Amino acid sequence: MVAQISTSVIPFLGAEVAATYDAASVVILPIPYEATTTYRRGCENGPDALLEASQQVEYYDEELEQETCREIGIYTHFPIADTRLRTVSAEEMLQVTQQTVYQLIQDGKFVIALGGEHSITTGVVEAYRQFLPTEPFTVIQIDAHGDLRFSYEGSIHNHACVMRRIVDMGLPTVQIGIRSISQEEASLIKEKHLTVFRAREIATQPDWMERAIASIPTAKVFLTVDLDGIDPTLIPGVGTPEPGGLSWYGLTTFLRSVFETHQVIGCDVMELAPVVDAVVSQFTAAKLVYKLIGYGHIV
Ligand SMILES: [Mn+2]
Repeated sequence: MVAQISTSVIPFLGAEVAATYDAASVVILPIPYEATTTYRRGCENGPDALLEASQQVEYYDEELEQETCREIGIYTHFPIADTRLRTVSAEEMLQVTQQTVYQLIQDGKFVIALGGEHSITTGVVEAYRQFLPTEPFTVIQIDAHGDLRFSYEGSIHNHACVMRRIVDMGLPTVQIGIRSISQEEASLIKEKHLTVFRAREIATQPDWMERAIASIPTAKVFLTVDLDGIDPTLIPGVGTPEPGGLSWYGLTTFLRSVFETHQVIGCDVMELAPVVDAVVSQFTAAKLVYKLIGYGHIV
């Protein structure tokens, strides 16, 4: 059912190195869903732009000294919950996301979901909870925003509420790069003693990374990357840009360290909203996805 040839999607890195579903250990899952974005629209075009840009990513990773894509199989799934084709309710998106990701985990695949808006992460994380009902895991969020509002603009599935849904699931969280929160979120962080590494602290305190790694309370982690966590001078193509984000080397060094010290069970890369005629956002996002694959498969 999941294992079908995708015809309408460019495979990650291009057809030359695309694996079959059965041979793949990594599955890229495009989820071009957009319904509640509040500022710049366009994240439903994020997965396609990232996949197209990925064809320009060099196979050889100069940091890891390997052609990761020839060491492990990467399969690109067909898009799900595609709001470019029709209206998709939040409930339907969450259900199809959870079911698809669950099937992929059951088939032994390492999943990297591509958004689409950040609310999708609730469905992805639910699939891991369903698969690991007794094993706690930490959700590490790279983001400019707390995303801890109970509801926003009338919806509990607004992209500004995704981490609140995860906190309410009872999962531990570590939030990295935060620089925009409401009064409600600031109060919740204090009340629940949530672990937050603010962007200002990251920029000024060199030991932040060590402290952040030490703060992860479980062996297993799920990584959710909202691309607006990165500085918008590097990735202007996001829906809600905020000045003062993570640098490329700050982010990738941290992510590599997470992979080296913890078991990463899955990832998502969310909120890419391409800027017309400027490819840097999607290329950087594609390179980040390749890093996430490489850090998990250092030969
Ligand atoms: Mn954000």
